[in-house]
Amino acid sequence: MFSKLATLALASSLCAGAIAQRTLEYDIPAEEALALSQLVNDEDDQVFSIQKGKEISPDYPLIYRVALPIPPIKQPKQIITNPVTGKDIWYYEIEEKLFQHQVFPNLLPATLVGYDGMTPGPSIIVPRGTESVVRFVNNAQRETSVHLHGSPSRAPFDGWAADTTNPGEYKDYYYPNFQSARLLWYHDHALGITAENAYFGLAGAYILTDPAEDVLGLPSGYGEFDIPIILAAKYYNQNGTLQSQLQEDTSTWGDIIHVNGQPWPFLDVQPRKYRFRVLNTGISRNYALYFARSTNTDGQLPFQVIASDSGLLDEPVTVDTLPSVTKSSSTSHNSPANKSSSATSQTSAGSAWTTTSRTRTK
Ligand SMILES: [Cu+2]
Repeated sequence: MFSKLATLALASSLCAGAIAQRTLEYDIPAEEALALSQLVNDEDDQVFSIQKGKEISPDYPLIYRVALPIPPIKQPKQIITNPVTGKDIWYYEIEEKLFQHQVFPNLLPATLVGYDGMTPGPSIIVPRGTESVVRFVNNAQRETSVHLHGSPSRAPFDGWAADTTNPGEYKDYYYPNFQSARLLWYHDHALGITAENAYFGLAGAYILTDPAEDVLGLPSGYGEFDIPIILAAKYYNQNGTLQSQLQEDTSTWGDIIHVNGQPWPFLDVQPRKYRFRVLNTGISRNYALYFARSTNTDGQLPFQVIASDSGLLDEPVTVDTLPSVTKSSSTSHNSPANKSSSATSQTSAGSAWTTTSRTRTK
């Protein structure tokens, strides 16, 4: 384990990147640091997936030392009226481009590809009934195609795999947004390189809001009490750059687990209810997510699942892990895993999301 001073010095030299990051500026209580350092990897009785993948990335030195970044909300550039439906259309422009991200503080920055040069991309938040057009400008190096996952988009705007946009081109995607409130996500879907493009960073949250949900009094305020938890698992080379998976032909489990682009971040919480919107953007890895007190990581705290990809459930379901299933074997996918869920939890100061997929100890 590092000395605290060395760790803080490293943390404060982290590149902020396109997504604002806040580094830890106070001491973790000793018993909390001890408990976190003793998290056991992939305990058999908690393992959802029997597949773990290889461990090849460099050790990540800042586990629970960097604050959870929150992807910024994308603002529409213009609002116009649809002459056919009479509804407002929020018009956005998003640029797909390469960017450098200092993932490992002591190694080379990784060159990633992101919507607006960040990963996850900016969050699009649209009220139900307001239509949208998003111009995706490809200023990256490979073909792209954008799929809004979970949206009943019309065929020309569904991002089918062969409908690629070349570097230097753009495409305008129209979305109807008539579904009830839910978390959708936009990700790359280009023929043959969907996994690679999404893995390099082309994924972002798309949230539909609905007055019918607003009246329920759920924890609200994007990034405040309504927190996106966007997961991604990746492999890095020994020099800190992202390892391409183009030659991979079975699965990419990844051994560095990112939340909102940051490996193993922390989130300060108040003792109140929170809503967490969980989205797995990874290629193969799945998770058994749970809450534990940071001073006692053996115990799992109950929380309520209130929604899925299809919007609000009929009623909240109290569970102690997500997904709430017993151990089973998993299948591998060569496209981004399509799971999103929404959960609320009564947090006590210092309680934390934990995954059994953590593969590194300090
Ligand atoms: Cu998808």
